[in-house]
Amino acid sequence: MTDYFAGIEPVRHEGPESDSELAFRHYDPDAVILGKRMEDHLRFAVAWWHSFAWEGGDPFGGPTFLRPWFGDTMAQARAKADAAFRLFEILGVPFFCFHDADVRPEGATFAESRRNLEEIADYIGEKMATHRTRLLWGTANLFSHRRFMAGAATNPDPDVYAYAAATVKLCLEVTHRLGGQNYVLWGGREGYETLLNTDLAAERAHAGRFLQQVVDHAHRIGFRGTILIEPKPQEPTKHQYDHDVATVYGFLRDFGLEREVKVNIEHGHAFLAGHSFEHEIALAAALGIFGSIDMNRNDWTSGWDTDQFPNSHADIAPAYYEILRAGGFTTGGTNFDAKIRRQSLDPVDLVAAHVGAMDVCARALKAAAAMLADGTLERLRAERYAGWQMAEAQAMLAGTLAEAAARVEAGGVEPEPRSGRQERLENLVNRFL
Ligand code: XUL
Ligand code: CO
Repeated sequence: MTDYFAGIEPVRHEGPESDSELAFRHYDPDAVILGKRMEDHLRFAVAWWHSFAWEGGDPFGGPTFLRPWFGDTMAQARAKADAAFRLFEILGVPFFCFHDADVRPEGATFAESRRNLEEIADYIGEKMATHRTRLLWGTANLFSHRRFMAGAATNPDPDVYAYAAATVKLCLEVTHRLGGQNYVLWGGREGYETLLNTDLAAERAHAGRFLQQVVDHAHRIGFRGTILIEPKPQEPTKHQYDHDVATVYGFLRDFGLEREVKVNIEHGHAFLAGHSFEHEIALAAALGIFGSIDMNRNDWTSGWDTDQFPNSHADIAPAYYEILRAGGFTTGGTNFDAKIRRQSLDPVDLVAAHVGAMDVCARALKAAAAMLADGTLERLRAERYAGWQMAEAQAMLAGTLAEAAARVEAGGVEPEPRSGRQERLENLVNRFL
């Protein structure tokens, strides 16, 4: 097959003044920020499903993209992998992510699907040997095929639970073989459409047991990466069990997995759950379960998960601020779970989407790092809570409600409200953007 990205040179950092269409203005992988290379802070990953498998359909029309690798032969799967690694080279990204269904044709039987996946995994492994791009995470698509329409681990039919087990076992093993640094479970169909036909308690229990079995298998095969749950409140099912970070934490605690499993937080999913992206990251960090992020944005006027590439550094700087405060990524990274629009037909559109998004993230990271280095926000926050440094305040936490009340009952404690200075803090943040 001819080179799909023929004529497109590797993208370079040219600085903010560059006028070339395909240049990084802010993303400079080797630039050191807060003691770490920018590439190592951001840990960008290309998502195989949106960039190579998505065909451009919408509810009103079929495919608009006519990629030469579309089809269900193994030769086409290899051509798709060739194109993927060409894009990785052009972008200089350190990572990629995939589902089984993105990289191999579905077989007529499980055995055939497994053979296809193992064969393409070998091919991807060979490509990795001559490229620098590594696997950030692998995952199983337990939501597209009709067998999963009523759920995977939460399906009323135990045979589907078994099929999901076989699929995740295989994908985890393939991820391990390819040196994946994480394994993600997103429960797109782990939810329900109507309570009228749903045994909610049984489904939740099965989902918990399934996750315990996945973690146990990861240990058995020596997988040292991080297992991640990706929260989302709805879409495709009406009500999904992994609603948001707080819900997932409660679920993990319930099944004794809060030290085994972390979260992969997606920008658009946070908004669907009625939260900001930075809220979800800050909460996960506070609970000790922050893992990785899926970077995209929704169309704010549609209220749906449109998975667009990010294009505003101001929107995401607070998220990187929380990531830096949490100490940065360890095994996680920034995965572009984002797709180009269905009219963006040209190979260069796919490149430009990633270049723009990488630059927006880099600019957000720079702003976040500058805010942290400046220290004013952290100092003002610490001052706001300074009263808790006093011995009597700490004693109050250790004692009873009556002991806490006693200081007030004895007289002399009359709280003085103080400004939260939100607008002044927002003005301060704007100086760094
Ligand atoms: C769907 C979504 C998935 C997961 C991986 O909304 O985000 O692509 O990231 O299954
Ligand atoms: Co995602």
